[in-house]
Amino acid sequence: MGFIIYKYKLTQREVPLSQGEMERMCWVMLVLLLGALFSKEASAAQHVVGGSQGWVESADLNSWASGETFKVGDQLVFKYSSGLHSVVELASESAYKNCDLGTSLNSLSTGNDVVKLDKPSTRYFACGTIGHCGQGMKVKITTFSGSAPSTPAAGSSSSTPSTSSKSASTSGASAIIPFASIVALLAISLVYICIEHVKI
Ligand SMILES: [Cu+2]
Repeated sequence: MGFIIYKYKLTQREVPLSQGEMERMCWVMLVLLLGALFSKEASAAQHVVGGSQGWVESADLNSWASGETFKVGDQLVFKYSSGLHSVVELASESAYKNCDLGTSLNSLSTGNDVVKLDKPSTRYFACGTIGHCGQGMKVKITTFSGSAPSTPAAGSSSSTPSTSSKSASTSGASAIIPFASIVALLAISLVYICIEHVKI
């Protein structure tokens, strides 16, 4: 990176750009970089659990979840009247099936709880209010890698979820880390270059 900046300075001395051109270039590059960042951010979705009904007993949470695609980096938002309901994350499929709230990994109760889906996995959530889980107030969330192709074969992916989640988990981390580091390097060098030319 230092070499690029050094070379850039040499070029600049040979064919000096005007102050205005330099500043304009810096701005355009920064705006492009920010645009790239925001478009990456925008692809991380927020899923309001239960849709417009929110986190309530009457919502059909199973069909809501099957209509959503959860990707790494997305967030779940549980919206409900605090005091009436709560959110308990359960440790296992069997705890989920049996509404065994004793195995909870985590418990939330603000009424506007955000849960980040940080890795490809299956997670289980239920309401902590006595009786609500048994009435169906629970949801199972399967998160896929964000870099997985956006289900070109929607039919086959639902019939073979195990194979698609396996391939997704292997490509997940490798796709996210390089993007972040490239953006970070670009941002640092751009800011450096811009500051240099504002000084001159
Ligand atoms: Cu409840």
